[in-house]
Amino acid sequence: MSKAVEKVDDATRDFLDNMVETMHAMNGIGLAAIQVGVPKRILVMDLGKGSSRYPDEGQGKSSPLYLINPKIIDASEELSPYEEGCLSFPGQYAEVWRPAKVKVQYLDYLGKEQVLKAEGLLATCVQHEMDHLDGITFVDHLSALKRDMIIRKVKKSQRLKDDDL
Ligand code: GNR
Ligand code: NI
Repeated sequence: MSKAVEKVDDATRDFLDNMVETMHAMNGIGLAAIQVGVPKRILVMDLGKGSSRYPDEGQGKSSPLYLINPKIIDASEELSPYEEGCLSFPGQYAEVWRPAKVKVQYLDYLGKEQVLKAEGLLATCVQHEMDHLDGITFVDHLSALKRDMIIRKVKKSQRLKDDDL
């Protein structure tokens, strides 16, 4: 499981910059450190410059959010659905229900404590990324049947890619 960051220093900020670059290169709206092989409690998001697969993505300009040691301090009882995708499951999408609104406490780019109030896609995304920090992916929220189907499809397309080499 990903470990808390003890000090937000220049090395942390270099890493955050790299993560945002990687996220943009992959056309993602969020990225957790573990997705680039670093087991630290760090995530970045940028809803302004992500993929355009969804109507509310890909609008506006780039404005990355940097979250270190994020913690959900409040979540609405109301849930809402979103058709989620994940860079770790290319081309696969499924509806996931999560709290519609969350408050997240975290350290920002400068190591200052902040609280993010999120709803809509931002709420979905921050919960999706925080799951990654605990080794959970969106398919873990699905029925075993849907989960296995997605895992099978990803493995199959990976095999086809390997055959092409
Ligand atoms: O790019 C991404 N889009 C997305 C769409 C709906 C719900 C969650 C996400 S996150 C995903 C990038 C990713 O996999 N981050 O971990
Ligand atoms: Ni993901």
